[in-house]
Amino acid sequence: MFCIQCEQTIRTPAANGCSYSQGMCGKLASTSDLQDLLIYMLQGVSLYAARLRTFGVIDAEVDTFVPKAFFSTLTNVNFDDERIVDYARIAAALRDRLQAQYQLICTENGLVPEEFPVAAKLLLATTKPELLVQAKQAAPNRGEVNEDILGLRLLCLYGLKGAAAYMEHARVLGQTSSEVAGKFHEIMGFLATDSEDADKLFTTAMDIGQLNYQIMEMLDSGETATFGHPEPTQVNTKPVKGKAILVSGHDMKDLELILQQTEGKGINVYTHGEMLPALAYPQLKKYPHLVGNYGGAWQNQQKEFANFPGAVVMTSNCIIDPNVGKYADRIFTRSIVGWPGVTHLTGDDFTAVIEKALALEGFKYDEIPHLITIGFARNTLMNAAPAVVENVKNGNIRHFFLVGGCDGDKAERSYFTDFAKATPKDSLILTLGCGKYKFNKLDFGEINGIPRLLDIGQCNDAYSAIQLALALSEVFDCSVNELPLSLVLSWFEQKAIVILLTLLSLGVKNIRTGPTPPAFLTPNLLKILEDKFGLRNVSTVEEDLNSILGAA
Ligand code: FSO
Ligand code: SF4
Repeated sequence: MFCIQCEQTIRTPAANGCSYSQGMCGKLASTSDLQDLLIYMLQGVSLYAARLRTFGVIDAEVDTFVPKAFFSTLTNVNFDDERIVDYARIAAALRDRLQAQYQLICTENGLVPEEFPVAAKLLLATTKPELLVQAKQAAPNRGEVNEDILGLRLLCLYGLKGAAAYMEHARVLGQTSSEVAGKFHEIMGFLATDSEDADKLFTTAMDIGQLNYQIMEMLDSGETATFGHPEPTQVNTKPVKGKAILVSGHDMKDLELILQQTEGKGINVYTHGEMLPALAYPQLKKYPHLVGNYGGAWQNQQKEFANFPGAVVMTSNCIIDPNVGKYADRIFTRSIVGWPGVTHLTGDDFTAVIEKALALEGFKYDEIPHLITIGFARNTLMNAAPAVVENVKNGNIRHFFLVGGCDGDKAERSYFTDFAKATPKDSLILTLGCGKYKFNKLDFGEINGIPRLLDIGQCNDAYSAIQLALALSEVFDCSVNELPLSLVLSWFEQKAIVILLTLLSLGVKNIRTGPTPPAFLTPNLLKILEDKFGLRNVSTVEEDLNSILGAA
């Protein structure tokens, strides 16, 4: 096993990365190795898909399957070996289909078929022990490789994983693009070549960032076209008496299906984790039985789900071991999510979830409501822009901070709470992702009617933040880097990596990230990113605020 893709990876003097029998996330060595093999097979599919595109051949099933199956290998998504093997077998069948088409085209056109990397030819073994032996050649640190090159390869691989996840989120909402799929296959295939060309790998990382910008735009279109533009909304974060279903993850389409199917059944529906922003979308908040948000960020789920007296649906990342809190019999997984022994639902029918919720006790009484305000995505921010600009011009708003990203277990993550608390009263705090749970129940006050804490939405709503920054830079006739805007990002998994690549590829400088730098980036690579983009790790709150505001 070798996995180093997330922030909580094992870092000891003896080992960089999770490389023993189990990762910090609970992923077993077998699952990790099978995921490596799956990725290798997907790269083989992409090699053919990219080549066939040059002959005008596009396979929509392949364009859907590859990013979706790749998504299953993100941190905290799928821990079920059988499902991973199933994906690998589908990949093999699709690869064979494309290979046959490619060979036919070559024969018809008198061309000599190209020699592809091993990933395009591997014949999957039959049994699990054999597959695990095969997986060795697919390990992300395969071969004798210089550690800087390996770091760049992993930056690309993990960044592309994040982009794949957003492609799948966009696709669910009807947003696909053949151009994006083509570029995705090209990069995925390139990563199978085990390139040692540092410049090419670096350029590829930037290309992934650019590609993801397009994907986030598609996702934004899908979400707003389906559910309307988020609007400022007060959300109750305390339980309401009655039967209950909790919906976690990012997939708002699933939430909508659940809301439709629970109408009139006496069940209250709550959002959890990254689903919180759903409560601000007109087409979702219109359901009176969508009563609020329950709990906080993903890492607290073993306690929170254990205490939730209803059914839980995990629509995407982040899932962790449901056996610890003994709720494995009332949690359901969807799409790419998986945990062995947990009921996995396919299709659009949530009867099993509804029956489970009705059989459970539900909340016995109402708790005193605690309201928070959310819903400051692109449209609302743009509408507020003139007032914001006015306040900047009058000196009432001195600075903007984007304090967002993922949450996690580490004690050092209290930095982000302390940072938000320490921002001066004449500054606005924009936030997104699940990292906001560190401080979204605090009262930050307002500046002339503008709330100081503006919750933009999910991590992918970084797109909205970028749009606001671009709009402000136009009004103030300066570059985004010259705005009184500082980005302080908490990262955890590969969606955050790709968002960082997007920001860097757009030329955004001086971003601070934390709590620790990615373990796959070597000191040399971190130095290059610092020199080129001013990217640095967070220091102390005091030091960072002094340096930001001193420079402002
Ligand atoms: Fe969090 Fe998990 Fe958005 Fe991530 S729930 S950590 S970046 O998967 O999705 O912020
Ligand atoms: Fe380790 Fe993170 Fe990989 Fe899990 S996802 S095995 S914690 S690096």
